Order: sequence, then C-alpha cells, then structure tokens
Amino acid sequence: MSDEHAEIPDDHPRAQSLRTRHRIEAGVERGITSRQGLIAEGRGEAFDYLLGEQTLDSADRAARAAAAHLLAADHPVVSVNGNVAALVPEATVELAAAADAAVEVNLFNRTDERMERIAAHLREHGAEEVLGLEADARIPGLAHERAKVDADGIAAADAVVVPLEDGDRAAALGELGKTEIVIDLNPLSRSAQTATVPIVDNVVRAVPRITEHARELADATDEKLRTIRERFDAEATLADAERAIRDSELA
Ligand code: PTJ
Repeated sequence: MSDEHAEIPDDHPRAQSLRTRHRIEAGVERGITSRQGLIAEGRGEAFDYLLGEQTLDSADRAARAAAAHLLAADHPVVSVNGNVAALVPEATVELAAAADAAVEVNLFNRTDERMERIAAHLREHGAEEVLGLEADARIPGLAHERAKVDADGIAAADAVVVPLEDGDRAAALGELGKTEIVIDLNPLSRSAQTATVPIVDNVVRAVPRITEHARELADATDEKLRTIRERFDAEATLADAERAIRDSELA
C-alpha cells in the first residue's frame, strides 16, 4: 500500500482528511476502490470540510440508534463497498463483531476481481467470513450487477448498514422492509433521505462510533433498545446536519 500519508505532518490542519484521501488513492492502486470512488471521496470531503470534520451531536445520537437497531436485529449485515474497504477495513470487522453482524461485499461497479480483492483485504484485517461472492439472490427492481446479493446475507437481513450507498439501491433495500442504516456525509442524498437511521458523518468516524455504542449497549434490555430506537427522529437528524452545513463558519 502507498505510504505517502507518512509524509503528512501531524500538525497539518487537514492531516486526517489528507490521510483519508491517500487511503482511497491506495485503494485504487490495489484494485479495491473504483475510480468513481475518488470522485465520491472528493464530494464527501467537501461536506466534511463544511462540518468542520467533526461528529455532530445529532450524528452521535444516530450512531447510538444504529447500534440499538443492530443489537435488536435477528440478522444484521454490514455492507462493504470499495471506499469502505479502503478507509475502514479493521473498524468494519470490529463493528460486525460488536453487533454480531455478517459482512457482505456489495459493489456498485461490480467485477469478480474487485469482489475477490476486497474480500481478501477484509480477511487480512480480521474478517472470518465475508459474504457477497455467492451472489445467489437479487434485489428486485435494480439493474443486474448492482442487484447481486447473497441469499443468506443482505437478502435475508432485517437490518443493513450501508455506508456511502448509491440512492437507487438504498431505496430498493428500503422497499424490501429492511432497517437501513446509512452513513453519508451528504444529508440531501437520496440514501440519507430514505434511511431508517441516517448518520451524517464520515465513515472513518461513524463506524468506530457505532461500535462503541454497541459495546456500551451490549447488556441493555430489549426495552431500553426499543426506547432508543423509538426516540430517534430521522428527519430532525437530517435537518440538523443540513443546518450545520448551511450555517458553517467555514462556508
Ligand atoms: O465500490 P463501489 O463500486 O460500490 O462504488 C462505491 C461508490 C462510492 C463509488 C458509489 O457507491 C458511488 O458512486 O457513490 P456516490 O453516488 O458518489 O455517493 C457517495 C456518497 O457518499 C456521496 O453522498 C458522498 O458525499 C458520500 N461520501 C463520500 N465519502 C464519504 C461519504 N460519506 C461518508 N464518509 C465518507 N468518507
């Protein structure tokens, strides 16, 4: 992997953001991240800049609601694309362990080679089982490649974490009645708008945060988990993020 990020000094004001960018670049070099992933990263960076590259309180509450959903689910799945694999491979495996969830590779620009590389990359970062390669089920209403999922993975899931998802597929998963936890820095994106729980935050901050909440709530009663889920307000969360971006002191 490229280690250009080693040259970024810690006191650089945008050090974290530059390191994240280099991880995406390295992901492209390794055949994990698609070239479109570079564009998605640029879009994400712009929103993150306006958010001051920090987690809003409303995003933290969303991460807690996400953890409550995952812990209450019978069959939770964390979906992984090329950007997520490059940015947070280890944190994704840790989240799956904390939430007792499966990990499934699910790509917008699906090729067998990228699927294999991402699965191997996740295994290198501690994943024991990686789903997505069987592709023995389909999400209805989507063009062929993007609809491919595993029958015992996303197809059977009652709760799915979909970071940086494309809007169509997020909507199609929602129509199947699944609880959708979307991580997206753009509160106006269709994925965020259709989510049961939208987390408007960078995946590099959001994924470990959901894990922390899941660990903290591991022994919570069903009733406590239900209360957290019921009190969560998706619309208010999106409105708060949009307000933070529009009112940004950096804008
Ligand atoms: O690996 P693949 O083939 O599945 O392709 C993945 C990408 C991301 C290329 C594909 O899903 C895509 O084109 O996505 P979009 O439509 O560009 O949407 C990406 C969304 O994620 C945008 O709303 C970005 O603002 C947001 N985003 C980008 N980087 C991050 C992010 N959100 C959270 N954390 C980030 N680091």
